[in-house]
Amino acid sequence: MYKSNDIIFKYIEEESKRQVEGIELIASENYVSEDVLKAMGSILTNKYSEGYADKRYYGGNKYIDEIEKECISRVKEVFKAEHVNVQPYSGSPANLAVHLAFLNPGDKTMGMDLSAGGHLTHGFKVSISGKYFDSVSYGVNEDGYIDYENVRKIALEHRPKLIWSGFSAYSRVIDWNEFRKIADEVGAILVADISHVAGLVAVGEYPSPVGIADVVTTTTHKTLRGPRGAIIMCKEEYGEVIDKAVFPGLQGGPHNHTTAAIAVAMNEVLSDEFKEYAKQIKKNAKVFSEELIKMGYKVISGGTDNHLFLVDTVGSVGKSGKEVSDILESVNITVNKNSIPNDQRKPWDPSGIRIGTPAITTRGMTEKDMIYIASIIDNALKDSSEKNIDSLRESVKQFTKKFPIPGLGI
Ligand code: DSN
Repeated sequence: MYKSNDIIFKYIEEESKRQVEGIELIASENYVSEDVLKAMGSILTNKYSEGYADKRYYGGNKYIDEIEKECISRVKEVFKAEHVNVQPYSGSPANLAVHLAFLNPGDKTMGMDLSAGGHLTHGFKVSISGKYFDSVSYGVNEDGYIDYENVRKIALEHRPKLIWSGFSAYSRVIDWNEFRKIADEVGAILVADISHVAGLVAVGEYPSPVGIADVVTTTTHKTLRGPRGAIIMCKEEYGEVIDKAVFPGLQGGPHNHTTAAIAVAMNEVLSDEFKEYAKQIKKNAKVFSEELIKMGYKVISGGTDNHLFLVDTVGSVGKSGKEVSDILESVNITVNKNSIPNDQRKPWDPSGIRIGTPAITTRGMTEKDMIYIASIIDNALKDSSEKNIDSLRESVKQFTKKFPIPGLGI
């Protein structure tokens, strides 16, 4: 039955309001610029262009070719990469394409355990990366840091063909050179997944694995502040195998509107404003974690070197990550529940939460605002009565009015 689309646009309006009136602390989210939105919402979505620039399977790709070439050239400039593929639909297919490029089904892959801060696509058993490939994992030590000697030991024992470095919930700096040495000792291809820290890496606020790892993958929508998409960068010698794995190995036609929006985002990354933005993300995360620690919260590894940190909520306030996330949502603060190292609870109801500052920093929030948000969190968790929650939610709504979101003038 043909229906009006009013309901969909109404929900988009409601979601806009939710974004404006809330404090977004999900470490993997951000707000894109109006130019990125414009490119994403463009007519480029109408076009099929299977293949690569100047080698397409469809006609009419004169302008698409130019857009893809320009996007690749901007990514190369930002990350100093030798070979770049901008076609992966998102991070998970990008990482699957890397598996496809280098492994046969049943071959060994190794990555950081999910509860230690790794990612599903680095060999976790319920993901295709752990079902079709024989995966082994490494964790973190008691202090919450990667123990490179232990990583080496596991690598020497299992001799994986592929080693994943990188994370979705690790608050410290990764020693890419140490991973390089380990990969060389076992003859493995080293992949660095910088999805979370790409925006910091791009401007020198986090060490770059480009030139150290054989392959670097990243999503484009986290600290990089572009559209939902992904990039694979690699040494020239692996360019062909990576390109073939993305298309025709795994995907069909690229999402050209996304490619254009990535190109726009890369230009923004090259601006002075972005350099300041990346610095501020880190300052905000540091102050935020220190403030919670002062209030008695247990922050994994005792702090952060990047844009995120994990809080052991069971150890801090006797509530699971899910309970805390639900309470915070009721005061318009969004976090995600997250496993903590050696978590005894299940991922659906784990022992902690993850907090990140990329989105609130885009809105212009600074150190003093982190102190304010930490106080609201503490207040809500100590007194979750309806009266207090209602009053805190109102305070959050008033607070957010000072911080506009690009493209959301409501
Ligand atoms: N879902 C992303 C995150 O939140 O870290 C990773 O894919």
